[in-house]
Amino acid sequence: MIQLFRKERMWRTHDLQRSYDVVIIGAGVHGLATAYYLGKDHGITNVAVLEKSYLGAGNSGRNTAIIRANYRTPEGVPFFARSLALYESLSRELEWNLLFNQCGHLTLAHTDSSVDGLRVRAETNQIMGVDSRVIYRDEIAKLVPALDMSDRPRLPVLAALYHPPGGIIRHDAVVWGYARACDRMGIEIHPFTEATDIHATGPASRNAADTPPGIEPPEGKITGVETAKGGIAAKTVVNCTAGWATVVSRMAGVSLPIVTQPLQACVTEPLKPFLDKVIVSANLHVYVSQTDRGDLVMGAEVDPLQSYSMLGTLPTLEQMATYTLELFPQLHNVSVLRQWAGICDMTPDFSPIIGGVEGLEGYYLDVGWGTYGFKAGPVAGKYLAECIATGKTPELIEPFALSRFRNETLVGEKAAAAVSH
Ligand code: PYC
Repeated sequence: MIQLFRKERMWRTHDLQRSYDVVIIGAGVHGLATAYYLGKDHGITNVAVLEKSYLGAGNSGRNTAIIRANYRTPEGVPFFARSLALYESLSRELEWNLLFNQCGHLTLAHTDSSVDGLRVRAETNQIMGVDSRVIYRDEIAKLVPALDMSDRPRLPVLAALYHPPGGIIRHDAVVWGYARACDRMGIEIHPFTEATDIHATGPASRNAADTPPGIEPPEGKITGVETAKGGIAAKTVVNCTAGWATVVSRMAGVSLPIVTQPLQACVTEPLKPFLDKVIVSANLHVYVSQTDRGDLVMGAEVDPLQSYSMLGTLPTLEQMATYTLELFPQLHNVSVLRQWAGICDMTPDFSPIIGGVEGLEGYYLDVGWGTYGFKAGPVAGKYLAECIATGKTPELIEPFALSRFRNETLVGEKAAAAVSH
């Protein structure tokens, strides 16, 4: 007989224990993926994932659900390619349909210099085994018949980087799938449990990124976390808090080279299916896709000011609408239903910070995700879990260490979307 009502909860509630092996702060895709791979790959399940709100309340529930691997740096391309590969098998692995639609992803160029940028990306992608190539107007018109390919727009489309395996996924389902799998392994998830302090031995404040090369940062060890529901002893604490990364890291005395900027998006009323590719414009800084329900999801570039606001603003709505209408003028009568913002933890080089922190044993970072965090949840979680479990930093995440800011080995990722470079 078909079971119409699920009897089990996807994850259970627990009283907070007084100690765990690992405490993860932030129950978005990064925190939950880290917990999942700690359990699955390394048998570490005495883990608590703390979340100050509901699961996925941060950027995991606020992004535009785009998955792609067509980055530009030799460090970024293999990293995001591994994430895409993990996403491809994730529904099967979690036994939970994530509705991953690999419909293909086009980055449009409207100027000669942008076309040159796409050529560099295509070459880097191809050398590193990522399916991506530059295509021109005839092929774009065939792939996306709804796109205005005339000379009417102020900046007509000249070329595109076509990335067939890119696409969109159901972002809430990713969060719920990881959470359910964590729960099944006995990992505890604690929503509405805010971390209010992180305890460590050693100096109360350390500027780990700014300590000059050759000088050892001051030593200390993590001892636990304070929460609104009481204290927890833990030798390992992981910061997966996206826009709140600097606030939480300061609790451990570690300052980070990160600023927080909102990134806005909106969704329209449902329309008949007319767009089966993800469309990103490198010059107009807008990205558009159509969901399975028919709504159009559109996003902007990051807000120009630092803030923790998660509200939409009229100028950004106008910007998203204007640029979308440059691409699809036939949408001029379509209504926008909702607008929101996520808060992005931006690093100066548009690459994340993953791994341990020199001088503070037991403190791990999975932050600096800017506008590209959701697509990297699986890979960041898997390799950070390996780093925590083995004490060794896997090669794939080595370039993204916090120490790159003091060693001057930045990873300038110019293919990060939603960022003006
Ligand atoms: O990295 O593809 C991306 C992206 C789209 C919107 C924000 N980031």
